[in-house]
Amino acid sequence: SAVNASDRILLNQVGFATAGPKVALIPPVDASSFSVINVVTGAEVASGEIGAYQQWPYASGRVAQADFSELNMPGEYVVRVPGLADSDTFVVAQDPYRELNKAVIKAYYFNRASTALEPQYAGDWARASGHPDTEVRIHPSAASAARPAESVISSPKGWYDAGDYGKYIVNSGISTYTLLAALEHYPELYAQCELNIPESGDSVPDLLDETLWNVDWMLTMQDPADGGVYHKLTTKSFVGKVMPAETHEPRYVVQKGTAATLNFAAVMAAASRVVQPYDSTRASTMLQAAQSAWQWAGQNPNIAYHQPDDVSTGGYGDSDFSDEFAWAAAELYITTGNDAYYQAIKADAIGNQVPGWSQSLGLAWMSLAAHADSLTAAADTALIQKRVTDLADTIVAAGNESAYGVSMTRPDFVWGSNGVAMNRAMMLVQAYRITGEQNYMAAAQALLDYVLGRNPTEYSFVTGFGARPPMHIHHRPSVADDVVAPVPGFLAGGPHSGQQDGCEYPSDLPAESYLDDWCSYASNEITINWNAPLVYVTGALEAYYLT
Ligand code: 9MR
Repeated sequence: SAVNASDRILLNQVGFATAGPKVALIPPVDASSFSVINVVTGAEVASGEIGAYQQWPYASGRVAQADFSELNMPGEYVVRVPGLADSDTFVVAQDPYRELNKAVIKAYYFNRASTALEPQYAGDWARASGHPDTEVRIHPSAASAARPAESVISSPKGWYDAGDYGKYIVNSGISTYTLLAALEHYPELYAQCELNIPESGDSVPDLLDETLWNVDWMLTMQDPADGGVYHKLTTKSFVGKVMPAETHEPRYVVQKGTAATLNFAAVMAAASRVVQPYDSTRASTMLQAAQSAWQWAGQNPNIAYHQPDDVSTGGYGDSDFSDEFAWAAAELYITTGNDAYYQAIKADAIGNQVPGWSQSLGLAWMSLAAHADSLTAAADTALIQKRVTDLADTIVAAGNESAYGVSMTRPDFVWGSNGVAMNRAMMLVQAYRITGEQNYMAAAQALLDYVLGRNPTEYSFVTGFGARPPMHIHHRPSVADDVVAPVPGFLAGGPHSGQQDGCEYPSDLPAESYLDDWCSYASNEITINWNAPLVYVTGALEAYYLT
């Protein structure tokens, strides 16, 4: 299919921090220098030489980098190169990601199940309540003596996973954890972060209120009889393009499994720590839930999720539980200080990997590193730090080799590649938190630049942000409502060559295979797990530039 080499100057369309690195990509042109122009005064405020042209294997067309990091005066600017159209207008500001960070969190509010979104909070995207989930059926795969098939439980609240209306524990768990980690790592930032949600003004940070909407749901997914956790709560098949209030198909909880149960244990152990200062009763409920889930997983260590024949919603199936065991053990260890949990991590035997819904090792190391100062003597702190920095060093190296100056490699262009980019950035931030070395934050900034426009598709992938954001995300409320603009603050899945939806893409190249169309659920859906590391990273960069 066609190549779509961009002839635009490509850059982060939202903007840059006064103190941060600033890079644009220049397409082939007969010029050797660039300038930066203040759009209000017309004055040239910076200039420089265009670097060497290089090809990125994942995109068509060559690019060269233009570095204007020295520009540290707040303002609105364009990059100008003779022979090319000016770049999009961008800002330089001390704190350029504050509104983005808030909107990316607010997206969770917009994806709440079991509640109406009132106009005072939701503005144009107000909607009626849907999915009360107070009468959810037990699927035969989840039946037990106390809860026979087709009997009913109550499992309200939580966030819709994505553009569909399912609630899936594994994916919900990593998303919830990531928001809890943002709170745990940047308490001052989130103490001040007001989201205009119904709970705003109460005694806990808004980000915690939002996160608890989902923790409350997750708690209902545990079978009180044995501690096991159901894999998901969905209809039997995906419903059509309708608003939440318009769909009334029966919803089921489906099969308990080891991945869901361990994921739940990890999240509840972490939530218990974060909630403790505000509500110790609730915190101990969470910790007990975590411990009974851990016990169930110990007795049922190898129960993979198998999609029943009559169920066709998301699978999130995973058959390797070693990472989930390590993560749950790590969170329980941090929260309880019990050395038996540290031994269960098997720290010497496991490596580190960029996290995703089926891979949670990075979350275990991230939590351990964040708590390194308060762990018991059993913990090998040097090993914990080495696992974090080793992974981050490979991420930095890949970015340095890249024509785009962005650490995305071939295996990263999968379904949800933009989420991969943000999880890579989140791992870089962990290494910075340990070492204080700025190169990690510079590499994280480059990945944020990538999702906000420094990429060959010319899109800024967050709805409502940048000059060319997605307008047709695969998100039922965004397509079914009467509002032209999609719900804001969502990160589109992003480019990859899989094209499993069979839509007409402009290119087959990994970094260009993206389509801003409802049709493209493989490249243009949104999910809670892709937004979560974007929350973490924008908050981390904000905190970094403000200090
Ligand atoms: O993010 C998931 C991706 O890794 C898988 O390849 C894909 C196909 O199984 O499913 C994605 O998850 C979807 C989930 O199953 C249902 N809700 C929407 C998710 C994003 O498309």
